[in-house]
Amino acid sequence: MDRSICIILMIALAGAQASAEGLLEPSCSTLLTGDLANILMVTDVDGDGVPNILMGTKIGGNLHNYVYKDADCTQDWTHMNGGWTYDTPGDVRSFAVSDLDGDGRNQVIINSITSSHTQNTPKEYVYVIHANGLEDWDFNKECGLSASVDAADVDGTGIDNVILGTKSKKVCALADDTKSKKPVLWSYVAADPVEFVKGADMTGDAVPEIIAYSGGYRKGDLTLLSPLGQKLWTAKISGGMYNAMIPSNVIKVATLSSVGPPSIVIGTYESGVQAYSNAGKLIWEYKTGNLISAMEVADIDGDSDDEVIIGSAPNVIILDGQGKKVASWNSGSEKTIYSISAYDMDSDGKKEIAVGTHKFIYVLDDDGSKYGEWKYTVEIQGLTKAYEERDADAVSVFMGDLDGDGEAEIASAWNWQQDTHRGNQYSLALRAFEIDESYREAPPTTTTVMAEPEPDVDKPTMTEPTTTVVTPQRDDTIEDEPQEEEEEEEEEGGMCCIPMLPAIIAAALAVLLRLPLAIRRD
Ligand SMILES: [Ca+2]
Ligand SMILES: [Ca+2]
Ligand SMILES: [Ca+2]
Ligand SMILES: [Ca+2]
Repeated sequence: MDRSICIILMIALAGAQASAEGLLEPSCSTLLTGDLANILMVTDVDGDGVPNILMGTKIGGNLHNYVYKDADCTQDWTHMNGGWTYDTPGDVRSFAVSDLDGDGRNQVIINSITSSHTQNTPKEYVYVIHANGLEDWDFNKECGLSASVDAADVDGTGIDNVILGTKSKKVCALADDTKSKKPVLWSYVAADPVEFVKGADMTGDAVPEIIAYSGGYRKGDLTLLSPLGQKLWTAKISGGMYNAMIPSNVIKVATLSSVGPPSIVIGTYESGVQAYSNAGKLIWEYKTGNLISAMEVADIDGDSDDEVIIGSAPNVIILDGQGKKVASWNSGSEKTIYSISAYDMDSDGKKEIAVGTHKFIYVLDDDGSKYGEWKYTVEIQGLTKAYEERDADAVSVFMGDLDGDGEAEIASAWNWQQDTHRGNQYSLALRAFEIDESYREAPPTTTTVMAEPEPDVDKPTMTEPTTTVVTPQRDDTIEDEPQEEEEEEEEEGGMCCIPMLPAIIAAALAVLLRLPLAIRRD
């Protein structure tokens, strides 16, 4: 984007306000204007024992690599400690990490698609980047319009093959040597555009099968392919998956029973969460009455069986391997739950759950009760108005050890937008938090005066703007999300004086009519 605009808007952003004392203590933060985050992945890309925070973005089409360890939070920490940014340009919703050439060092495979915000089209769809950020190769020959990537050794050579799912309805496996005359090992043609591919050994023979999701408006197919690209089964997903969803957030491989083969769990638009066996049989289904907007699988209680944690506004629900509810928590807000991550942050053998939603990160204990929260309201000094506040969306949250010191931290990507005379201005912030394990929020029923007041997420805070705020245009917002509170205030403000107008006219008329009468009486 234009640098001068970027700088002006960075100055215009006065800063962020957040709840102070609490479970999460903000450490590093990076502000990126003119862009929105899609996903975070935390993994040790360069094999130095320190995790890398990889973030794919929607408008800039960037893949950012941040290193948190010894990060200087006052500077752009992408470029500290071996971090980098790769510009595709386009919309990065899918990437994978693997050692594709067997030299012991990983590559990052980036898939970029045309951005729905800018119509920026990437030069190529698939980029392979070395851990130092340099491009190795790209791929856009056969299997064009790729929308999803993964890496899996389908031909058993010991080198992962790049797997592509494409808008042109194909699933493709590339040869180990993509520069060979036949770079495509095999391709499978689905009924609809392929939105998601993932390699996973579903049969226990140590060779990965390929999970693919293909779909259109309110319809979808979940398909399992053999390592040779033959269809093993397809399950029809009634109503499909919500089309703005990032599929990797709601399609997971789970060990629902430690004695059996793995299963596939999928969060759907209208059919709740469904669990499929490795043979394609629907094992169970859990309906919530709302779309599933986030999901994670993790062994919360430490019994070797995975639980399924689902986000379906306003609830976060923990299901056991049989799809039975074991715990749930209500956020008190109808706003979308964007992201879920699970990690044993206090080393008691049970995993806590981090939840990213509108304006908040919540951390829940293993029993689903609230441990603590962090609120992010961005204060904007607008170009035409004095001040506005915007609640940021925690679109992606990761809880785990970010710096390799054995202690848990949280990384999160926050998106928000403001209206300027140039149109919508998008911003994102990547934030890292230290965790204060000794902190525990008082239960909501506590009435002692010593207790901190429970923030009410439904009510606008005292600092909500009362001035006019233009309705945000969000083409990718999850459609069940209720309207912003600001709109209601604006309407009330506009309507308030009209009923009073007849009363004012009547009073004025009464005064005018009485005056001459009073004079005549005298
Ligand atoms: Ca291979
Ligand atoms: Ca378990
Ligand atoms: Ca724990
Ligand atoms: Ca740590």
